Amino acid sequence: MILPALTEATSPFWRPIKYSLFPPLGLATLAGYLDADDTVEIQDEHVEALDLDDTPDLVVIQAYITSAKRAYRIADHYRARGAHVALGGLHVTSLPEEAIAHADTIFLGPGEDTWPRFLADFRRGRQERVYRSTLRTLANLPPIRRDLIKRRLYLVPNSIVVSRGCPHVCDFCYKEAFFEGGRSFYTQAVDAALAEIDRLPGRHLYFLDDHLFGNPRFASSLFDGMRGMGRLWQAAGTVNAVLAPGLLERAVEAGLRSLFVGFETLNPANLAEQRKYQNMRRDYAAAIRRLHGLGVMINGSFVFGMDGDDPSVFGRTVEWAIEHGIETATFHILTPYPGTGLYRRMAAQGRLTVHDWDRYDTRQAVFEPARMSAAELERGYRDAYREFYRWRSIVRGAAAHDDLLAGARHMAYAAGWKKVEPLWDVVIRAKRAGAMLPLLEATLAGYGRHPAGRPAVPVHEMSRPASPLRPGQARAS
Ligand code: B12
Ligand code: SF4
Repeated sequence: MILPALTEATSPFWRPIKYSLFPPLGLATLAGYLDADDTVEIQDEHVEALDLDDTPDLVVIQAYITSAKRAYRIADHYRARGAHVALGGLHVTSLPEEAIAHADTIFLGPGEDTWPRFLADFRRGRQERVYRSTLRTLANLPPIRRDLIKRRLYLVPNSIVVSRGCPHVCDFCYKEAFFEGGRSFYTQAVDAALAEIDRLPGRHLYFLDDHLFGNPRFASSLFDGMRGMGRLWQAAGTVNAVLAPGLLERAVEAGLRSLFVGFETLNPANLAEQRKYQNMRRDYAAAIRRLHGLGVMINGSFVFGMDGDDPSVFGRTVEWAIEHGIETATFHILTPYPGTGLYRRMAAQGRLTVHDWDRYDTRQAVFEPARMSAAELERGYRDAYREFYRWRSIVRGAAAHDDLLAGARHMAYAAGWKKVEPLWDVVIRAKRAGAMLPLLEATLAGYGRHPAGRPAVPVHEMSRPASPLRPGQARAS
């Protein structure tokens, strides 16, 4: 079972830490369906050189958009050696006609229903060319084969997903295309999720769910069940979930210490264009105060290049993020993945300029932006990262907290990600990323205690309607 990587992730010159964060959870999930006497190995090219000289009966390859070309080369190689090649994952689902030229069997959508069906067919020599997922459930999942994961190679070996998909429908997101033909948001049973959490060693967890808070009933039972487990965890959620009364407090009591939040844009017109309705008329500043008030660090996600963006967007967004004390930011260039509404719109308008999937990595402009040039968009994106992670900005961001300890942790966390990259490079080459986990845990550990005397954001602030933005005014919708 192979997770191929972007060339960049395998560079002999530089190994960015982001590629050594998470193990291949999708493949380990699929491996759970194999028989006890099947011999299986997972190889993740992000963290190890692939051994392509073996002669397996079956090769399973997972393809994301940026690894698709590499995936096809590996697939062709194994087919030439006589192995049966099964290709699946997000990119295969978006472009099955492209993928099938390189595979014996392709899989569209999540694998929990199709993969066991294929395995039974394959054992009888009766496998089909295409398996399309329609039955969406996480009931009776076999245990994930975490024994196949080389834990020491990852900073975050305990990644976990307890749901699939998301209840929202943002235009640029992969999810509507991937889950076509069935439910696009569903969760595990709470007890099964808690049992999976219990099986994970150590303290730290990272929930990779698109929207862990997407089903409030599920989420609150999960958080209640996790209370007292002594876990420290990180996850992703939306602004409106943060603002919902009660749920966030439960999450913090259960160990939430840092949240990836999709702010995406400060411009309400962009939100409407991208159908990101759940962010509209939400007070971003109140969401931030609420998270910080509960001691939760924020990784803010921002997308540049939507049609409402002109060249002033970069400076305004970075300034806003710093002023609000956001600890870390992830910036992206808007990227139309095939199969999404955004891709269809861009294609219909004749605005797609790049068709090489390797370049769809959210750092390059692959389309004609509306109010600036592609070069300006790429430059602005790079400047945004540089400006946000300057020492001066980190210090200003840290000073935005009204609590000294929170400011100090802001410094440690932001600097730890972006200011010691040569150190990460050494650690990754020494194959010791996992050894740094206690540092991450220590940084997260002091969070989540509600600072004495500071009230949580009052409920009346939570859905305050946004006033229209004045030009140049850095205020969220
Ligand atoms: C963790 C993660 C990463 C990790 C590591 C990936 C890993 N170890 O798996 C890191 C940080 C390296 C990463 C990097 C990037 N990522 Co990323 N990442 C994710 C994330 C958050 C979770 C993936 C995951 O574990 N899901 C849970 C498991 C259980 O699901 P799964 O992997 O999809 O596997 C299931 C199915 O896909 C299917 N399946 C998969 N393969 C196969 C094969 C067969 C044969 C079968 C039967 C079934 C099957 O069955 C599995 C079980 O249902 C996803 C978002 C998401 N929700 O998926 C984005 C996501 C995959 N990333 C994305 C992108 C764009 C990137 C980057 C290019 C840049 C960026 N800005 O993040 C880079 C470069 C990646 C590369 N090297 O090519 C996009 C992909 C879009 C696309 N159309 O391909 C996603 C969807 C994020 C998004 N919303 O846009 N990523
Ligand atoms: S909220 Fe996030 S995961 Fe859900 S559809 Fe929008 S971008 Fe995708």
